[in-house]
Amino acid sequence: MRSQRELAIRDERIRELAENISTKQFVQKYSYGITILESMITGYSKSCEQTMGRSLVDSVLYRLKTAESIADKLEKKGYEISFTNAIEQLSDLAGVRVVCSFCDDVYRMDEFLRQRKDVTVYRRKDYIRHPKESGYRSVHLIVDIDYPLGRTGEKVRLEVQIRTVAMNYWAKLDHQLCYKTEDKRNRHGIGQIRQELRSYAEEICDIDKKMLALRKRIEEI
Ligand code: 0O2
Repeated sequence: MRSQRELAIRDERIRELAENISTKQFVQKYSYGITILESMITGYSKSCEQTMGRSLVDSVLYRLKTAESIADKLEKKGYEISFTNAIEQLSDLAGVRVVCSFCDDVYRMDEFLRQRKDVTVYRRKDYIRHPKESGYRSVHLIVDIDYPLGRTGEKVRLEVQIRTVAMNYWAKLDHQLCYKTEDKRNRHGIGQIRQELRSYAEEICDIDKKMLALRKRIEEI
C-alpha cells in the first residue's frame, strides 16, 4: 500500500511525464515513425496481394503509449517515473501492430522488415516459436528508423508486434481479463484461470495451424 504522500508524488511525476509526451516535438517524432512503418507495411501487403492474389495483412493498428501506461511499465521494471527513463528504458513508446491472416504471413512480414536497409532491428523476440508463460504469441521487433527532421543521425525507436487474427483475438481478451483480475491476483482460483487461458491459447494455435493447412490444400487444387 502506498501512503498519501507517495501517491501524490507519483501523480505529480505522471503529470510531468504527460506534459513531456504531449509536446509537439515528441508527438511529431513518434508519429513520423509510425507513419513510415505503416506505409512500408501496407505497401508490402499491396504488392503481395498482386503476386499472391490474397491479402497478407488483415489490419495495421498503432498507438503512442499513455503516461499512465509508461509509468506502470517503468515501475514494473524498477525505474523511477521520469521522461528520461521513459526514453532510455522503454522501447515501445510508439507501437505498430500488424495483424496477418495466417502464421506464414507473420513470418513473411517479419522477414520483409528485417531485410529492409532503412530499418535497423535492435531486438527480435519470437513468441510464436517460444510462447510466453501466459500463452501469449506474437513476433516482436524493436526497430530503429532514421528521423530526418531531428538532429543529424537521429533515430526513432518503435515496437512492431506481428501476429495472426487468431493470436490477436486471444491477446485482446487476455489483456481485458487479466486487467480485470489484476487486483485480485492473490485470490483463490486465479492460477486455474491463467492455466485455462494458456490452454485456450494452445487451442487457438492448433486452429491457426489447421487453417494454414486448409489454405495450402486449396492452393493446390
Ligand atoms: P501494452 O498495454 O499492451 O502496451 P522488454 O521490451 O523485453 O524490455 P517488455 O516491453 O515487457 O520488455 O516486452 P515483452 O514482454 O516482449 O512485451 C511487450 C508487449 O507485448 C506488452 O506491452 C503487451 O502488449 C504484449 N504482451 C506481452 N506479454 C503479454 C501477455 O501475456 N498477454 C498479452 N495480452 N499481451 C502481452 P505492455 O507495455 O506490457 O502492455
